[in-house]
Amino acid sequence: MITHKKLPNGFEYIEVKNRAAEAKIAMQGAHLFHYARADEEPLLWLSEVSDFKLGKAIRGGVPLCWPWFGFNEDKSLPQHGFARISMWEFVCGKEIDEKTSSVTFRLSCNAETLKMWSYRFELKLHVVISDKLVMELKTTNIDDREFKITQALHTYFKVSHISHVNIEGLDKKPYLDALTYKNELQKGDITFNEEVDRVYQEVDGEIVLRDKNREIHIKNQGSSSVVVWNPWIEKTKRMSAMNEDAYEQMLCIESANAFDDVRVLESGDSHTLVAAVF
Ligand code: TA6
Repeated sequence: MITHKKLPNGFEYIEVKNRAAEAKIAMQGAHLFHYARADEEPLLWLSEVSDFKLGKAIRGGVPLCWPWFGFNEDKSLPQHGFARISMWEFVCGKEIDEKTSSVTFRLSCNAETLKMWSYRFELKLHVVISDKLVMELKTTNIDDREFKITQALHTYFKVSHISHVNIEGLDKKPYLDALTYKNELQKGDITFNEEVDRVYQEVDGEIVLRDKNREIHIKNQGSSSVVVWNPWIEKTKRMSAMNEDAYEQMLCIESANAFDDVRVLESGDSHTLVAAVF
């Protein structure tokens, strides 16, 4: 079933339910904020104190960072771009079979976006919901000049406890440490005992998030960069819409085009960033 719903404060979202899984995607930001397989714990983390307010990104789920990842040189512009705080259009929903549904959202350039980024574009998010979650973010340049984008499917995963998890698949990959701005090389699996904010480069294979009682696989396409982030104790205190101990239950593994992995789109070109989670 695909239903258009509203929270008591009027915040709108699309709810998808089928025999294999359920998901909720907000009209603001085409922000997927819930995904769970039937009879399983949610895969995605959502802050207990997240605001569902217009103009503010939801804390958790999958914020869409676009058309830039991180800060803009112009500090008056929003961190991680405007897509996650813009109102999207719901294009269509399909029930493919009993266990598979898909939904498509669109963001087109408009007077507001042109003030922040002067290019004409069309952005589409296509999500397939089954026992696997597949997200495809397609950018089309409908301007008459080239543009450059950085972006991310900034996925927050729910974990049993941050000290129980490790990430496989990034061994020997170079990364930019966003805390020190130094280039480093990953040795072995990633474990967590302090703040981590890294942009891994040259990523091609599958990534596995291993937790106490489950493992989550992430396979990206149209991307060679992956951001791994946990704010740890002190940064969490400074973050909006997060409880002080929230860093223990979450971890971001972001399917990205970031740092050196900038994508240049000529007039008429498209680029699709895909993340499959299973
Ligand atoms: O992807 C990691 C990161 O860029 C961190 O540096 C971090 O602070 C963050 O994303 C969350 O950003 P936000 O703007 O959602 O508070």
